[in-house]
This record gives sequence, C-alpha cells and structure tokens, in this order.
Amino acid sequence: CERQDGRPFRQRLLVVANRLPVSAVRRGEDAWSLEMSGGGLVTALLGVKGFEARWIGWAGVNVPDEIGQRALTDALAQKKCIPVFLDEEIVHQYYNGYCNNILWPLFHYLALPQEDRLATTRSFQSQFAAYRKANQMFADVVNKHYEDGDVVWCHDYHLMFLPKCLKEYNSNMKVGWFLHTPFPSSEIHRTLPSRSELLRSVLAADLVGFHTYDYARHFVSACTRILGLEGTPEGVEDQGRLTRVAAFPIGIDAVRFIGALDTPPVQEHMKELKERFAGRKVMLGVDRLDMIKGIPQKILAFEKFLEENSDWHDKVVLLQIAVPTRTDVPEYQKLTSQVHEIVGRINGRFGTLTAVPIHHLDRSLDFHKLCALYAVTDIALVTSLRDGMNLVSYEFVACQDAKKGVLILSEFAGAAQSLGAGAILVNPWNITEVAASIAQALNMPAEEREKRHRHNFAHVTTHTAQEWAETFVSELNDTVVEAQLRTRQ
Ligand code: ADQ
Repeated sequence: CERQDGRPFRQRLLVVANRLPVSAVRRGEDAWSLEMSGGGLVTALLGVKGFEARWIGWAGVNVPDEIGQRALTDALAQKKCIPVFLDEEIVHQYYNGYCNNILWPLFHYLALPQEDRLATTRSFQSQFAAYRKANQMFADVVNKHYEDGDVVWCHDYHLMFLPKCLKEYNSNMKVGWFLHTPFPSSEIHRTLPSRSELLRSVLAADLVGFHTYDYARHFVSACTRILGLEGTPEGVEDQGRLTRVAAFPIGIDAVRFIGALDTPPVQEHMKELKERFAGRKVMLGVDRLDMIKGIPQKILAFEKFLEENSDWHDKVVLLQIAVPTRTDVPEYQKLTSQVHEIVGRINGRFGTLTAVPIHHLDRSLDFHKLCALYAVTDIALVTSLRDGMNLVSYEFVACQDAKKGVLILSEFAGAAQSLGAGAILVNPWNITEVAASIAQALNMPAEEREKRHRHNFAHVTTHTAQEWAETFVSELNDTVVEAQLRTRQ
C-alpha cells in the first residue's frame, strides 16, 4: 500500500506503557543521558521487530522546567520515545500509591499488613483521583501524536483508565489493552472500591488481552458479576457492543538468547563460571526483588533441602540474582533485609571455610553475563507466589539446549500453563515439596531431562515475543473490522 504522498504505508503502533524502555538521567539544564530500563514488559517489547512503533510513557524522572522538558523530549525522539511528564505528587499518589500499593498486591493475591490496609483505605480516594488524572495525562499525549490508522496498544495495570479516555477523544481510535500481571478471581477484584470504574474503562478498548485463559476468564466473570454484563465466548457484551477478550501468551526473543551463547563474551563468562563452581551443581534464581517472586520461600526450601540431604553439602550452590526495584518503598526495604538475614543464617549454618551454599547478589546483570549464567545452570528455580507469565523461565530454557537443565516452576506463574509439561511444577508455599523437587531435579536421569527440555525448548522458540505482538495487533485490526461490519448490518 501507499499513502497519498507516495510514501509506503506501514501501520504505526503507539505502545503506551507507564515507563519508557529508557530512564532519563539529568546531566545539565538541557542535557540528558538515557539508560535502558529493565523488567519483563520492556524485555518482551524490545524483542518485537517490524512495526513502525512509537513508545509513549514516563521517563522515570520529575522535570518541572520547560527547558528540561524540551531537551528531554528531543533526546527521547531519537529513540522513537515520547515522554509523559508527571510531577512528584502525581507519581507519589498514582504510581507509588494506587498502582504499587493497591493494584499490584491485589492482582497478585497478596494481603496488605493490617496497618497498611487501614492507611490505604483512608488514602484510597485521593490515590484513585491521581490515577485517573495520570491516565488522562497519558491520553492527552497519545491524542496529540495519534494519526488516523494508528493502532494504540495500552499496557498494564497502570493504565486501566486509558482506553476510556482515548475513546472519549476519538471513538474510531483502534485501542487494545494488555495486562502483564494476573487478573485475579472476581471475588478479589470485587473488594476494590473502584472496581466498576476500572472494568468499564478497560471495556472501552476494542481488544483486551491477558497472558492466560484463566486470567481472561476471571476478567469476564468480574464484568458479568460486578457490572451485570453478558459474557460470550468472544468477550463481554454491553448493549450490543462487544469488547473482545482473549489470551495472548507472551514470549521472548529466543533467537537473541540462543545467538548470544556462541559469542566470545558469553563464552568467556561461561568459562569463568565453570571454573568457579567446578565439582558443584549450580542452581539459579533470577528475579526482581519483589514480594511476588517468592525469594524468601525459595531460599527456605533450599535450606530444607540441605537439612535433609547432607550428602549434597558442598556439592551444590544456589546463585540468587535479585534486581532491586521500588527501593523507596518500606515494604521492599523490609523484603531486602529479610532475604539478607535468611541468606546469612543459612550460609553460617551450612558454609565451610572455603565455600558457602548461597551466593546472593542484589543487582542487575548485563545481558552477556545473564546468558552465561543461564547456560551453565543445572537447575533453575522459579518460585513466584503469583506471576503474570515469568520470562526468566523462558530465557533459561532458551539457553539450555546444550546442557538440558531442569526447570522447577511455580504453579502460580502463568508460564506453568505453557512450560508445565517440561518443568517440575511446585507450590512455592510448600517448602517441603520444593525441597523434594530439588532432590528430584538433581537426581533426574539424562533421558528424562532431555525429554522435558525438548518440550519446553520447542515452546519457547515458537511462541516468541514477535508472534505475541503480531497476533495481538492483527486480532485488534480484525476485531475493529468485524465491529464495523456488525454496525453496518
Ligand atoms: P517482571 O515481573 O519484571 O515482568 P519477568 O517476566 O520474569 O518478570 O521478567 C523479568 C525480566 O527482567 C527478564 O527479562 C529478566 O531477564 C530480567 N531480569 C530479572 N532479574 C534480572 C537481573 N538480576 N539482572 C538482569 N536482568 C534481570 C512482568 C510480569 C511478568 C510478565 C512480564 C511480561 O510481572 O509476570 O512475564 O511482565 O509480561
């Protein structure tokens, strides 16, 4: 196709997420440097190619002055990013408050401690007002940059109000919304004071997507039970208008991981790691340091394993790499101290003068080091208490085609539905069960490891981030065309 001006037509994709894939650091009045930011959403979306994409979001920094805003906008434009400027108060109430203190724990079935619950109840209205205001600010920026024919893809629980704001601007905008976390049972969602407003706003989108069929089902149940709407096999219907609801399981850019394994820097890191841990089996955990990842539970299960298997002392090591996130939030600071305390206790208990059983790092690793670690690992331990999908399990599998290590995977991660047949599935709350699964993995015959790995490797290399994005966008285009045909009939 061609545009009227003769330029080739390629549908533009406006990706709208709370955070841009880069974080801005101020270097002067009008000078900025940009650093890549991490997390599953960014990893997945950066693995998507072939779209004429623009990314709209917050750069993670308060920029009160116009000179700074203009300079940052110019710097970001080179990365095809468009900033939304949020002031400190909005960030505090919308991001730290409503998103991270209310929606994040609720969507992961985590109860708040009693005193936090009361404080949250008191501050709920102001935080919800800030959430709406922030979403409106995102909508203003999208609307300013929107061109006819663009597809607008909104991401995650931070932007549940966005579809409604966008459709109020332009009811013809093609709007999709995808949730990266679980959507909880409707009984959990019901407890939110703003339950109906959020559902109605998401339903303004043309297409609503989740990682798994279960999350989609929970969402449809919430709409039928809380709003009294009709659930159909295609989605949710409200007065003749259908919002399509479906599962779009995310994936990774598997080729990027597999291709990196033969490169000199990865080979060099692998050699160092093999020498460092020679004679010991390597177990690995890679997580953001977050309540949902079940890091204390994982470490306690490893302790239980050591208690029950003295013949494995000195023959196995757990490397736990945890990137700190939300470091200004007291609950996360508490988690960090708790993990340090447990690791120290276990190392004191089972360590020797020459070796400790747990190596815990509070930091992010660069891509090559991460690939090398995945490749030399014998057993990956993913013990999320809840997780939308969990891409670490995918990345591990992608890097294991030579070694065929074992994946121990929480049944509460979305990935359990795709990698369940190849992994050992566990309930992370049951440390006895996880300890037994470590023993099972360590003793697993090579033939069984090979068979399990084959299953998972085939999945990870075919269900990629690229396929996920292409399927979502083409389904969104089809959904809009079908809706237009229905209204014409
Ligand atoms: P996250 O909660 O961030 O993502 P996950 O899917 O595991 O979780 O992705 C984490 C990403 O960060 C991975 O690409 C991993 O390599 C990277 N990472 C983690 N720890 C690291 C470390 N120490 N050093 C370097 N890199 C590290 C959210 C949801 C998930 C969902 C994704 C995508 O919570 O459930 O799978 O979005 O939708």
